[in-house]
Amino acid sequence: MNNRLREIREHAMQMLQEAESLEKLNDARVALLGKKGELTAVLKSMKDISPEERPAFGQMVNETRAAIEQRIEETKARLEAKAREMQMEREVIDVTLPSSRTRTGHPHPSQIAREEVERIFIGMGYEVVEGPEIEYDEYNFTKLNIPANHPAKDEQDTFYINKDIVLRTQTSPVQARVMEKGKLPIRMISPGRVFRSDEVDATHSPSFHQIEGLVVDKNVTFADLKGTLEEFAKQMFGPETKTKFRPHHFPFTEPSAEVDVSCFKCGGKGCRFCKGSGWIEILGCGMVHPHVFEMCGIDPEEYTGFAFGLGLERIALLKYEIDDMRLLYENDYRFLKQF
Ligand code: 2NL
Repeated sequence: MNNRLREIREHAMQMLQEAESLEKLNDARVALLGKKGELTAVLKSMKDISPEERPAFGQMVNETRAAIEQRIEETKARLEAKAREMQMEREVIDVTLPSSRTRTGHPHPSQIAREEVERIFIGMGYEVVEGPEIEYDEYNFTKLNIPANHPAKDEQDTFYINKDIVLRTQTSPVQARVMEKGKLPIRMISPGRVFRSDEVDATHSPSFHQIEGLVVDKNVTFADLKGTLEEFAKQMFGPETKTKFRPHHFPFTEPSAEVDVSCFKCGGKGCRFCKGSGWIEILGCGMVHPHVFEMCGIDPEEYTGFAFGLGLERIALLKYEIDDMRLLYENDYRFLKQF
C-alpha cells in the first residue's frame, strides 16, 4: 500500500507539472482528489487493511493528500501569474503611436470679416459693445424714430416674441442703450446677429450679422463721417479705394447716405464683379436724427453724431467673391477652410 501511495504521489506531481493552463489544472485536481479520483479509491480500500495498521496508513493518505493540495495551490498561483502577464502583454498601450486626427474647425468668413472691421475701428479708438438679440420693440424701433405704422417698419418686419418684444432687426438698440446711460462722448461699434423676416435666397437670409457704429460728441460733422468711412474703406479694401456718398433715407439719420467703394477687382473701370458700374455698395450711414437723440436722453442742441451700419455677410461675399449667401450658412468644412 505504501508503494501505491508513492506512485499516486509521483503521478500527481507529474500531472501537475504538465498542467499548462488553469483549465487543465482543474481537470487534474478532479482526477486526483475527486470522488472518482485515485486517492479516494485508496481510501475505499482501507477496509482491507488490518485494524492495527489503519491509523498509520490513514495518516500517510492524509499526508499524500496534503502534499498534492499544496502543489495544486502552488501550480494555481504560478498559472495565474502567467495568465496575468500574457494579458498585460496583449493589452499593452503604445503611447508613442500617433493619435487619431482631430479637426479644429476654421473661422467663418463672416466672423473673419467681423474681426477685420473690429480691428480697423478699434485702431481708431472705438469700443466694441454687444447686446441682446431679443429686444423690446421700443428699443428696436421707437427710439430709432421708427414709430408704429412707419413704412420702414414694414420694410424690415421681423419676428415677434409678443407684441412688445422682437428679435432685433439691427444692432442699433445696443447703441440706444449706451446713449441712454448718458456717458459722453461715445465712440462705439456694435457687432452681432440680427433678424428679418426675409425669404432665403442668394443674397438674403432671415438671420444675418451686422456691425453698426456710433459717434456722439460736440461738433461732430458730416465731414467726420466721410473721413472715418473713407479711412475704413481704404483699410478694408486697399489704399487705392475711392468712396462715393449717395443721398439716401433712413428714419434714424438725417441727412443719410449710402456708401459705395470703387470696385477692388477692376479699380473702377467696370467689370462683371461690379456689374459694369465700377462701384460696389457697402454700407448705409448718416447724422443721428435729433429726434433719436431726444428719445435717448441726449440734447441735440449740444451734441451731434454720426452712425453707420453694414452687413457682415455682404462684406464676406464681396471680399471672398462668393456668389451665393446660402454657402455661408451650411457650415460645410470643405467650403469654410478656403478662407
Ligand atoms: C444699413 C444702414 C444704418 C444706422 C444704421 C443708427 C444707430 C443709431 C442712431 C442712428 Cl443708435 N443710426 N444706425 C444709421 C444709418 C444706417 O444702417 O444699411 N445697414 C445694413
